[in-house]
Amino acid sequence: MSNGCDAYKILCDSLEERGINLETVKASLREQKIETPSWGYADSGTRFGVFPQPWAAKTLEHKFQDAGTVHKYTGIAPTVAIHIPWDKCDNYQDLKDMAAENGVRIGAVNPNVFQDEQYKLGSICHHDPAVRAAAIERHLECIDIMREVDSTVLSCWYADGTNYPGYGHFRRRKHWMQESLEQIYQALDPHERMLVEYKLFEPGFYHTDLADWGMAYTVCRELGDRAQVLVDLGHHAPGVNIEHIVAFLIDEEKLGGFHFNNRKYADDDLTVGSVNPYEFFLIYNELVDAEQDPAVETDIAYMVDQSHVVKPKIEAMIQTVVMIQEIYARALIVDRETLAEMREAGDIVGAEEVLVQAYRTDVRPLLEVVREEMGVPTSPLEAYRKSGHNEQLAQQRAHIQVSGGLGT
Ligand code: AFD
Ligand code: MN
Ligand code: MN
Repeated sequence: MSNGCDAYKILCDSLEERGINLETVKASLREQKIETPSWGYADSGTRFGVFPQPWAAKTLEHKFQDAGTVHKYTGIAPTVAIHIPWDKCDNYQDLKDMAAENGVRIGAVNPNVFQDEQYKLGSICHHDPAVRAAAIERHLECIDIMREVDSTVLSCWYADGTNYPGYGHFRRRKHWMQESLEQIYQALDPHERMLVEYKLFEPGFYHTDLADWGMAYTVCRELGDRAQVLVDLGHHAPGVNIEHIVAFLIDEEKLGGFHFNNRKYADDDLTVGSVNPYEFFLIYNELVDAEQDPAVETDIAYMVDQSHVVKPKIEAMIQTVVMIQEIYARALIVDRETLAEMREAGDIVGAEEVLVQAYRTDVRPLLEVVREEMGVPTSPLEAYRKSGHNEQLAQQRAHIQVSGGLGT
């Protein structure tokens, strides 16, 4: 037996001892779906500069080609979030077809109301009703696009905030925000929903109008059932217990989705699980707990939000998708029966050890078997890095001028 088979056999035996149903775990892993962002494939940078990558996507088609490559190597990244106007085009039916030709579908549509000059002092919270109206119009344009590309998710993040005390009236801005979002929400069809993303700071360095989960939750509760909170893992103050926020929002039926990334000090977009993998596992532990609870209904958009500055774009996305897959696998093998017994018994260390045991389990042999069954490389990142695809793209794209939107 090869080493891999030995490791898989040992893993299966240990899962069986814990009463974990292997086939159920494998089925969940096969059904996992992660959405990657179009902006994660194009060049991007920080306010200190952009370092162009020769293989980066320069056109809309490149973005879908690269998203298709990530899905080809992982098998679990079938949809791509788009960002308007970065991904604006003349014919959205063509865009939908372009995605399909590359083996993917369009997922969430993100209205960008943070880069135009008119939004310098805000968009949906702006003191000038004409600017608020323009921002609302951008959302209505995105809702029209959703219908053309068969998307049901309007994914909204607002840079609205202020940089100094004084010029923003917090309570008036809050009312303008709610009124603006209400107009957008009313434009949604019954099968469509809007996700409202919060962020502690940046670009507003004094205050952000949607700064935390509580503000986003309150706004969404006012709007209605089809407005839910989007949790971007990079958008919290240091030490915030994100897994608790996730559980609370699930229980309120207000967890709409995620933007997966990680932060050390602030946003933005470190590779998810790269700074604090155990936190990411504890978040997924709550998600799997809810997934396995017959009393809980969830409709969660599992989306990546990254646009790495120095990591090669496609490699970075495959690395992220594989990290999410691996953490999900570990959360799936938590022995929930024993965990419940330990909780009942008030056995603090015992309960914690159940989680630690799952977290410490090397699930790679299981993932390799699942990937083999799915017909994708057993080690997607290693396969991609050996493929020479980056170098081919660099040659193909060297002479092409950038067209369409850049990443963030
Ligand atoms: C930036 C923002 C936010 C948003 C993303 C895409 O911080 O996370 O979701 O851009 O618009 O990362
Ligand atoms: Mn985000
Ligand atoms: Mn962000």
